[in-house]
Amino acid sequence: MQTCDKLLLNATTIDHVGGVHEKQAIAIDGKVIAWCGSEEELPPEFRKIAQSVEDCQHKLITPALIDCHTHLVYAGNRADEFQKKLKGATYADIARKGGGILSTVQHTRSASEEQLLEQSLPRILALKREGVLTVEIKSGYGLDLENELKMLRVAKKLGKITGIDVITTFLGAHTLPPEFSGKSQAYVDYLCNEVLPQVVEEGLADCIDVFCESIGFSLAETEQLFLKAKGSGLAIKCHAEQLSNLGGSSLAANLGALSCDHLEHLDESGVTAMAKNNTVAVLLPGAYYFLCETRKPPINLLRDAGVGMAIATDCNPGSSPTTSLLLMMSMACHFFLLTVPEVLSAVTYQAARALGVSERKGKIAPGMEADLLRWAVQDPAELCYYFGYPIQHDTMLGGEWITV
Ligand code: DI6
Ligand code: FE
Repeated sequence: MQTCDKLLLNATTIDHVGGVHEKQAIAIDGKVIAWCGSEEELPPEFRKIAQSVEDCQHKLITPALIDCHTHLVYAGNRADEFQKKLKGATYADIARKGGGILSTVQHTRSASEEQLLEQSLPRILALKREGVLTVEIKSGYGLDLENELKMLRVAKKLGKITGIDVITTFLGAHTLPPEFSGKSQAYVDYLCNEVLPQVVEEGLADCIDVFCESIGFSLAETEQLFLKAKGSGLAIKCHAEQLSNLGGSSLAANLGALSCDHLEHLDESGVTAMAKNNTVAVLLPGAYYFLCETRKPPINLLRDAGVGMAIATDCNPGSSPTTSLLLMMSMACHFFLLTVPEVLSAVTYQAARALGVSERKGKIAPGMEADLLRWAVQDPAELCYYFGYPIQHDTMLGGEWITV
């Protein structure tokens, strides 16, 4: 028999492509959405059986936001490099001199598991306050067995502590650690033979990611890691075409990747491969902004080819020290000229696809998890229009209104 805990009436909602619908009803049963649609079509029994009925007064209800690309577990910060950058040093210059990612690796290795948790917690809580209830977190600042496992355990703990659904990604191939300097292939073999099997054994990762880049890993090394991870049941994601075009996107897409991320230097052949394999393009306007990039991802090509576009914070200490997905939404409009509906879809449905969780998250539909936000606005464009402004909202996590 149908039961219903909460019935929300008179809501404005968005669908999976960001289309707006007024006078909507949403019925919630336990942790999932039982029914949704036009109020006029609401089956009458829901009004009778609902334990509570709320008039949403035309307020906008969206799925909770999903941040599908973060490196939010790390220790220390890189404010010193920021000052070098202001004097003209580029991201790649700093990395080549042993700073950059390696400086965060040093801090992360030195931090105890408790310290790492303590330093990362405020970042995930900041996302939660904005309405982000699903977050992907990558490893990649440990770069050895002990410290990669430590990072992934911390990521999982953050999920437990905050109630946020955390998807974890193994990014051992983020950069070459100093002990393997000049021995890239030996490091990749070490990751494949010693680290990855343990990560899988302990169930610590859902996905693998590789920084496929001139200052990262070659196409052949990327392929080796992807094939190994795929064989172990991990989903594939790829940092591709961020600073140059190595063809990581085509490689990843042809192996069935969930997403390719960054993509400022993506070309038409990469777009075609992504379209063919339903790979999501994850755009990271925070890194574009912070690195003062001038080259934009090929939005028109992606759009014309029908490649789904997601937006994420890329929260990390080196290229995107932010915890505001709302700010990224504004930037995606401003820098990349995404439309408001595209942006709304990018942080809900497309972000869920980029994490392989779109059967249970990212849209308002029967059977979906009841993770919802009721915003103090009626027009969805307001979510993209303000920047640096924490728009008020009520948060529903797993069918319950929570205080954040
Ligand atoms: N690309 C990025 O933008 C981040 N990682 C990557 O592969 C930056 C990570 C960092 O600089 O700490
Ligand atoms: Fe990243």
